[in-house]
Amino acid sequence: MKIVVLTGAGISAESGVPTFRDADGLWEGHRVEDVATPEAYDHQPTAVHRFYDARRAALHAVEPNPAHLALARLEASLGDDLLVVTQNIDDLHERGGATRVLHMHGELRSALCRGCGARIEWLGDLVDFPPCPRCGVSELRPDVVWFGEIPYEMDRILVALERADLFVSIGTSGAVYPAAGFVQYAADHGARTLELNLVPSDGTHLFHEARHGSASVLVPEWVDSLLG
Ligand code: BJW
Repeated sequence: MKIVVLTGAGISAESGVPTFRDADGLWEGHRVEDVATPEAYDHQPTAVHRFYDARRAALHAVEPNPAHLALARLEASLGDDLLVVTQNIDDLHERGGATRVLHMHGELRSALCRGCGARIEWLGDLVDFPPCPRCGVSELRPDVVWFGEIPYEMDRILVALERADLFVSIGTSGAVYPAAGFVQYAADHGARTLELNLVPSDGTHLFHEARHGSASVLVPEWVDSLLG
């Protein structure tokens, strides 16, 4: 059985990574749609760098939770038949042991050069505008996908959704496209669809089945039921 799992901020919430749209969300006081844009970066690059530098540094203080570990267990059993597509820019899937993970909204531990387009592993800060190690020009920005930009890996994701027997969405509000459209796309191509989320998402009615509760409980339960 081929499975595509889409994850969002809710899967990392119990590791201590804030979500976006919950009451104590990341952009509290600002609509994420207003600030997660290339225009916001152009106007206030230092503030944006400080924000992402702090989130990158905070990765050291968080650990994968039982939901990340359960998906890695599922991958160990299914191999290539499981693909995790994450909207998250943290590295908790990988640190939990998963290897087949596509980061459609980029990664905190990567910098993107606006000069030469290189994507470079980056563990330190960007606020001092360091030069790009490839081209030498000081144009490194966070390697994340803001509103109006095209998410990464769309071709591979769409092919996987077309082939999927099961599509599972975990910990995402369904407020942001194209990820919010994956459930309909997968269903149109014959997949069964399942939502695992704390509360009903914006698109919960689109799923064949929805289970509501915390990811650290629901995901291991679901994986256990699959693996017998
Ligand atoms: C738990 C839990 C627990 C909590 N257990 N659950 C009008 C209509 C339709 C589309 C558009 C439109 N106008 C513009 C658009 C397109 C736009 C868009 O979608 N806008 C919306 C506002 C409508 N999208 C784009 O611009 C995208 N690009 C694009 O469309 O390009 C065109 C194109 C596409 C494809 C092919 C070719 C061309 C880009 C979107 C980029 C989003 N970027 C961000 C920031 C990334 C960097 C960063 O992290 O700072 O990505 S915004 C932010 O939202 C981040 C997230 O990945 C994303 C989704 O958020 P997520 O993960 O769902 O988090 P929350 O907080 O919303 O939800 C958490 C959920 O977890 C909640 O439901 C909780 O209940 C739950 N939860 N604790 C289980 N313990």
